[in-house]
This record gives sequence, C-alpha cells and structure tokens, in this order.
Amino acid sequence: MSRTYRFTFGPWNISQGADPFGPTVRPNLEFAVKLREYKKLGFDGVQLHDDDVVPADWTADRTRKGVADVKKMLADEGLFAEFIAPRLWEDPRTIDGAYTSNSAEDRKYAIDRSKRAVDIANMLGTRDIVLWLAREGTYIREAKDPITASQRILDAVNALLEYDKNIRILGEMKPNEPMDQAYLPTPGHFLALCYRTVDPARSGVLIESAHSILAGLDPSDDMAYTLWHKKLWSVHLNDQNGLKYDQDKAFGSVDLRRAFNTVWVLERANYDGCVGLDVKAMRTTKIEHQTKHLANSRAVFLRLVDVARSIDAAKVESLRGARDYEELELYVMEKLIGR
Ligand code: 3MF
Ligand code: MG
Repeated sequence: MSRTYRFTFGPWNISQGADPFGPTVRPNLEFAVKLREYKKLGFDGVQLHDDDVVPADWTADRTRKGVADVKKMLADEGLFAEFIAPRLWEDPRTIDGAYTSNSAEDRKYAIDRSKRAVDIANMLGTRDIVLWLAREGTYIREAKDPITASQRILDAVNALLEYDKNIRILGEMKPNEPMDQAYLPTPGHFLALCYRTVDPARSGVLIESAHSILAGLDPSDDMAYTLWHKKLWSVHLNDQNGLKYDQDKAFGSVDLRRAFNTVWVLERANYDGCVGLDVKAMRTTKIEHQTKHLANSRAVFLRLVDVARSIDAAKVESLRGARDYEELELYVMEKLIGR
C-alpha cells in the first residue's frame, strides 16, 4: 500500500509581497481567513510561530485563553498544529542574536520566550519545537566568540529539553540571511549538536530545500544523511535559483530533477513527517492568485511521488551495476519529461 503524505504550511506563506525595496502589494488576511484556505488547498496542518498564535507580550492568563481560542479555530477547520517556532528575530532584545547575544539579559529573554513557546505547543497539542536560529551568527567575525556561541546554543537547547521532558527540538539551519555567517549553518552541524544534548532522542532536524542550496549542498543528500540518523522530523520544501537572497520559490520550479530526487529519497526512506511547504508568492501575484504557489507546490510534489513510484528499481540497480550512468541519467530525464 502506498503511503499518503500530510501537508502543512505556515500562515506567513500567504503574504503581502513586501520586499526590502518596496512595500506590501496585497492586503493583510486575518489569521482566521487564512485558516479557512488550508483544507481547500489540500493541506492538513499548520506550522506556527509562537506569535502567530498569540502576541508575545500577553500575560500568562490572556495567553492561555488566546491559545484555547486558536485551538478551537484549528479544530473547527479540521486542522492540527504541527510545530511551534519561537520568533527570536523581531524583538529589539534579539538584535544581537537570541541565545548567542552578548547581553546576558537578552539571552535570558530568548530562553524565557522559548519556554513560553513550549507552553503554547503543549496547549495546542504538539510536542515539536522548531528553532530557526535566525540571528545566531555575526556580521563581522570578531563580534562574538564562536566557541562560546556554540556552547550557548547547546545550553539553550538543553534548557528547553529539560523544561519539558516530552517536547522534541528540531533545528532548521540556514547558512546566511539575515546574518552574514550563521553559527551551525547546515543540518550536519545541528546533527552533531543533537548528540551532545541531554536527550539526543528528542533532538532532530527540519530541512529546508532553499537553505541547503544556499549552503551549496543538495537538499536530497542533506535529507538522506539526516534520514539515516533517523532525525529528519520535518521539511520545508521550496526552490532557489542559485546563491542569492532566500527566494522560497515554488517547489520544483527551478530544478525539477533536484525536486524529484528530494521526493524520491523521502519515498524510499518511508519518511513519515509532515511535508511542509515554505514558499513565497511572487510580488507580482494578484490577490485572487495569492495561494496558487502553495497549491502548485503540493501538486508538483504529488506528481513527483507518482514519478518516484514508477521508477523501476531493478532497472536502476542493473544500470548501477553496469556503471552505465549515461543510460541511468537518460532514464530519469525521460521519466521527468513524461515518457
Ligand atoms: C527563514 C525560514 C523561516 C522558518 C520559520 C519556521 C520565516 O528562511 O525558513 O521562515 O521556516 O521561522 O521555523
Ligand atoms: Mg523555513
């Protein structure tokens, strides 16, 4: 029996089209309105930042009530919450980084806010906490001590694993942007850290295609290596046209063969995490088309699942055995062309 995949995305993937050089070009959609789109687009669950759920400065009491409201909204739409990610890159106290800030007070803020994200996750019924370490890095190498920074990231992950004995931590690594150089720039770096935490069994990875590409790596090999460690617990599929700003293009839209290899490796490994899509609509996209990039990415994923399932494994093995990679390449290309 073929497996079915569960699809997720975060509300930030329905966006207003602002870029560093120009303002928004589409109106803001209320969270509740976005939630109503999920099922229509074929999605099953929602990825959330802590402040996608409730504002970060609410009191504990107000937070509890606010989260309960969101829990009901999700249930009414038949959706589940996949993960909570503390948004540690917008508050003034995270300007110099969160866990690796040079200010002890600001580091404490980052840990406290992350623990609050764990509380929100518990209230929403998910155990997964995603850490995109956006500002853990430097603009100039001399700004921070990188050895101290590595320890501070480990201490922060440990603090969360100890704060709640049920949660899992998923590192979402990215080599640059907004920082010039990020600490732990690739999934491999975070994997090494996983084994040094107080609970390696609850420490794993979310891999985003564009982040691997920005690091000069192939997403399918990054995923394969992490799957081999049994630590690929979520993905952010998208695409990226070379080494430039983070583009979050629709899945498969730049390099269909790279996307195919991503899907094929997930299929072969019986990947059972959610298929998250972290994709951005083009700034030129009209209001009435502002969710097409999500539906299209999902459709391309499913088409590539069909292609992966149509691959003749015995033929691949025999071509590998004969070292006939020219023929193997043509075989894959013809599958992709549709022959
Ligand atoms: C940045 C990202 C982030 C994370 C998100 C959830 C805003 O390149 O990929 O998107 O995916 O914060 O962890
Ligand atoms: Mg992402």
